[in-house]
Amino acid sequence: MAIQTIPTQPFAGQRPGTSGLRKKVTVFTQPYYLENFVQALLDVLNASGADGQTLQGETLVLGGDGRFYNRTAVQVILKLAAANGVACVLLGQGGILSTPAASAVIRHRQAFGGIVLSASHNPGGPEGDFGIKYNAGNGGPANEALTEAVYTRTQLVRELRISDASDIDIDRLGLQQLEQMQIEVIDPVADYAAVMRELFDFEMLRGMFRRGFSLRVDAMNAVGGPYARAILEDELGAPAGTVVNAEPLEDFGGLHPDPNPVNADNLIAHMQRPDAPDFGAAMDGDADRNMVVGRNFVVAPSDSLALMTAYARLIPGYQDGLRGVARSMPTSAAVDRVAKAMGLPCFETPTGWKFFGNLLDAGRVSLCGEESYGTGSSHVREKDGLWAILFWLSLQGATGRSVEALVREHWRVYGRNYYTRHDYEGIAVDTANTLMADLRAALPALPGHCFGYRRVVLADDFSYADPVDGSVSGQQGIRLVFDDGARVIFRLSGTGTEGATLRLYLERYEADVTKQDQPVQQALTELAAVAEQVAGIRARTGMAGPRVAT
Ligand code: VG1
Ligand code: CO
Repeated sequence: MAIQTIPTQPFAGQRPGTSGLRKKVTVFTQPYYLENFVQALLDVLNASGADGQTLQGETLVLGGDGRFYNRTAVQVILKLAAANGVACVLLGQGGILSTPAASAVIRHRQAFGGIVLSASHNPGGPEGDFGIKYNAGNGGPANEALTEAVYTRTQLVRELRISDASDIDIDRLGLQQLEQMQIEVIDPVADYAAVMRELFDFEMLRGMFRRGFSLRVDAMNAVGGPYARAILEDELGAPAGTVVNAEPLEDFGGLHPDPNPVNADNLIAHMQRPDAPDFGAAMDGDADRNMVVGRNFVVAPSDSLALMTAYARLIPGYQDGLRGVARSMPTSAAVDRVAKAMGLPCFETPTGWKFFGNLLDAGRVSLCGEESYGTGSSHVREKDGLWAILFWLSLQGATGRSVEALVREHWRVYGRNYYTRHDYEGIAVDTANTLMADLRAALPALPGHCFGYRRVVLADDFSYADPVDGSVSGQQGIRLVFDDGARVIFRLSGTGTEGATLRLYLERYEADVTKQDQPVQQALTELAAVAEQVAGIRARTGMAGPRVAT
């Protein structure tokens, strides 16, 4: 066994998007594609920054969502890490770590950082997607400066340093050696479960299940399964079978592990049956997203964040109150109303969890959320699906109210923010870019312009100045804000792997309780028409409508 130096050539296009580098498996499996990216990452981590820190003597965390190529990639990364000065790798058993669990392990073990193998909510399997992301020592996604440095390095990488040792046994718990590097194969659930025990009243939750509270969690054949089983069934006493699709499969059993009413239609159907359980929830590929469903009632993620904020004090981990809250720009302003009523600071960040990191680290916010079925808190530095499920379970236990009753009461008090996201997938990249460029060019003329009874009060391309480190991120989404608070937002996805995906976000506020029960799409038809008028999506793409409306 020896360390080899192997010549390589840069690949174009290894720029991480909203959350890591995501490509088709067929792209990732090209010779040296993964190796190049990881070598570039290790080079950047080894190039002494301002603090002079390198990987020498340090520990990295490694694991993934178990999708196709996960196990192969783990072996490759271990051999690269061993050849690039890493002292120790904490590896989830079988190469498994959910995204929030990886964050918990990095923090708990005070690791230098971690590599998470996941394309999250993207489909898996040999024809599906693979992904890799790096999380820093705070447990959170690498910031833009670091991801950009890695991208730059991928364009220069000419040499791989890699061990030629044979594969290690990634299923055997305990210590193993690879070159100078120690590998500790760890239980993927333990550190994460310990964090959950600190935040929630497990005794109360046990009592709920003892009294017959029923729950259905759809893990969508993804990595959330083992976590949900261990915590909900084994530890909290929920009946066996509470967690369905609980075995992580390399192709997610053909499911699209994106927990929304379209892709998790089986759960939705289940929650509409006469014998539906009290509470339903689903998670995505890497278990950082969540969808919350009551009997015959789906909770909008933006509402979920608002409710969590309003009720946080009922949860032991947040009983002293919140420091503040943050939402991504396209997420509805429902949480803003709660924050205002509670006197809490409320931040608006670009899309992607990496923008919450500084606010959390600086202690300026305690809860964060995105419209894309993601909520989380300061307990880790990622969004967290099972945490959200435990949170909502606790709210039902503490108030004795159903999911639907909780949300309706919330609307009555704060008003309802009707909200939808329309995804136009697989658009030609040029068409999408031209659409956005034309919108950008049209922005200066829009303020003051009226669409029906609504007048545009703000039309811009969202730019975020991080209040902690001052870094500025521009072109984060085009938004039209109207005098009644309604919003129309356009953004291009940064996680897709085929063509471009245009996301259209629509929102309007309804204070009148008698008007809070309209079907969402119907309540937002006027705004959808405004979007079409301004952007000409249908005319430009030839699509009759969005592929997915959530
Ligand atoms: C999407 C969501 C964004 C989320 C990101 C990663 O990004 O809109 O809110 O943070 O996915 O989620 P985009 O650029 O495609 O809109 V996950 O669970 O796929 O890591
Ligand atoms: Co995810």
